[in-house]
Amino acid sequence: MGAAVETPSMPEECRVIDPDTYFDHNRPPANLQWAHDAVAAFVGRQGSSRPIVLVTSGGTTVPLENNTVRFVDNFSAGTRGSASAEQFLELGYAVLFLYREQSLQPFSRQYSQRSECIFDYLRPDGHGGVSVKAEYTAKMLDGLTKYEKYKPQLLQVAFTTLSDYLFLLREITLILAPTGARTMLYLAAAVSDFFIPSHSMAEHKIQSGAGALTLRMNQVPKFLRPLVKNWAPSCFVVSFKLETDPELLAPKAKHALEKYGHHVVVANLLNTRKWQVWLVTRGQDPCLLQISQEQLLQGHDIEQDIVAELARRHREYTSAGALANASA
Ligand code: 9Z3
Repeated sequence: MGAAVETPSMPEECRVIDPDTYFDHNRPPANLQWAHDAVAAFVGRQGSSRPIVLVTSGGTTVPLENNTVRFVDNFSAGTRGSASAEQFLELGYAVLFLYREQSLQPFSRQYSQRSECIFDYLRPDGHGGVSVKAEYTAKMLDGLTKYEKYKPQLLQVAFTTLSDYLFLLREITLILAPTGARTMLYLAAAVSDFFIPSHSMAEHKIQSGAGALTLRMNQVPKFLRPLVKNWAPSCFVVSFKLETDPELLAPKAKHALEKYGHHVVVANLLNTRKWQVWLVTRGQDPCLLQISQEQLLQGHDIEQDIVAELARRHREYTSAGALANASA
């Protein structure tokens, strides 16, 4: 896949466009107005002191045709995002969960793994009804109880394509901006770096008669820059960096921090992401968070540790902001 980079000799359609141009040339998702109203009402219900977090989760798709039959997908099951959302709720946050349709969701994630079917957890109760199998009852009751308890503090908004995601991300962060330092943006979604602009895309299903298919994809504009600088400049922003080459991870995470000027990059490698991450902050050595294989087997999610540490840093950030305001 050839990514286009900006050079003077490149044709117009291959240049890296700025984020505003992206929004001018791509279609907003059908749920944008609904999301705007729902998020504004949700934020309005949270009072003025409850911390808020926007958790993004799952991978974006990049369609190859306007009437989409085929698309390129980004890796992410949604485990990181859904497990983190649960932890934030337990710590008292109101959670906006911007997630890829059909990826894992908070509290139900244990029951939607690909290898299992909902019927595997159930049995006929002998009286014409259905009940949960004895071996799953305690865990399911615990999940259901938490789900019922935290439902008022959780709002879920779904995306599928890269374009859906970017429109929704902008809309939601603009609504959150006035809440300032008490809001954290926790950007765990796996977002494509390449896309095909709507106007260059085949309108209908690409036909196979012409033989091999060559794709030319443009580079997605860097949305973290306007997000940090303009959309929500006072919020506490955490981005995620995913690599497969260990040599690249630390330099790329540091580079992202310097380039966008946000607060934390959570750096992880594809193959070790479930037990090892680094929290990278400007001016400090990366902080390794790690859990043992034994903890993992016992059901301890590394997201408990990630979220606990980030919530601690977020509290410091909020208090520092409050102190600065008080002495101004
Ligand atoms: C991540 O790195 C997430 O931790 C994972 C979680 C996607 C690996 P799962 O959902 O996986 O638990 O299966 N997300 C960041 C992905 C990303 O696209 N980051 C961009 C990049 O690495 C920067 S915003 O360049």
